[in-house]
Amino acid sequence: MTTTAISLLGVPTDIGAGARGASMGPEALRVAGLQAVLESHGLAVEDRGNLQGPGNPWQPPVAGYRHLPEVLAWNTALHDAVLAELRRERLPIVLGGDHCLGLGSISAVARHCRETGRTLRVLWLDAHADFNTAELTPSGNIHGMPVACLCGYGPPTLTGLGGHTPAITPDAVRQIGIRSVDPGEKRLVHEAGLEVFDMRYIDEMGMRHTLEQALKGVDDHTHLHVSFDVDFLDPEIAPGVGTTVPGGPTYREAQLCMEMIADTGRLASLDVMELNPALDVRNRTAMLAVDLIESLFGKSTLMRKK
Ligand code: B3U
Ligand code: MN
Ligand code: MN
Repeated sequence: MTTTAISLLGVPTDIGAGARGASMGPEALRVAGLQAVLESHGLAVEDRGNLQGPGNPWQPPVAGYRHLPEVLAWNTALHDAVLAELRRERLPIVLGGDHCLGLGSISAVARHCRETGRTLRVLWLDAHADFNTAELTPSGNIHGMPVACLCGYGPPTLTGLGGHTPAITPDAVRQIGIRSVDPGEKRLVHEAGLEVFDMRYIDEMGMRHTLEQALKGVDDHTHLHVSFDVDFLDPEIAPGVGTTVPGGPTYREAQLCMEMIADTGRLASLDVMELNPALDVRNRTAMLAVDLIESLFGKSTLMRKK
């Protein structure tokens, strides 16, 4: 691990989502014991509390975007907070909040990589490609657009958030678990050359081979960022998200995925997004997310020879 001091950053908003409730995600992860679980593995954790930003006015899209000014405000605050943690050599865990926040988080990570000469690898764990634009989106919801914005497809205010447009190039990204992509979005994914390990790939090749491929080339200079959309998981085990898509990874597959990421020792920042306590059952999805984050930080390696 490049950094072992962890900072939790709560971002209580559902500004980019199509359902209300992800704004309660940070608190649900705290209630599920995230900090204590990480501390039980000897990690030093500081909870920085919640960032602040505008409320959700619940308005229809304007020119293809819902709540663009508010999305910009939240992501600017998050960008600044993540960058500050990275500059102090701490590992930020962003507690979302909906996945539009991947924009602020990853644009800060990309900026930090540029400053420190590291190579960025983003693992985007999600049921969705989140590669829509104003022209392509069926909903106007910006949580369906962050990867496109990071790659330079989007409004200049968002694509330039981290001081450099594009923040990243598609070759930095590996998408895993994808099973819901809109028709126009699919064309843009191909055009951009995004590397996608969809559920068909995982079914045929298995999660082990998938992660081996997705982690290929990761070395001592890599900053590994995981953007974990909780709807990556099969809704049978993770009902507490706004946009469930059937046919996701099982508990065992998800555990293996997290364990193989942990084994690289390169995890340097993490997003936990789209957890929606309003749709959850007795905080079950939050507890599952904490369980998987525990594996991401090396739960299983404790039982192995170092
Ligand atoms: N692709 C759809 C649905 C969606 C994307 N991300 C989530 N849902 N969570 C859209 O609205 O862009
Ligand atoms: Mn997402
Ligand atoms: Mn999703």
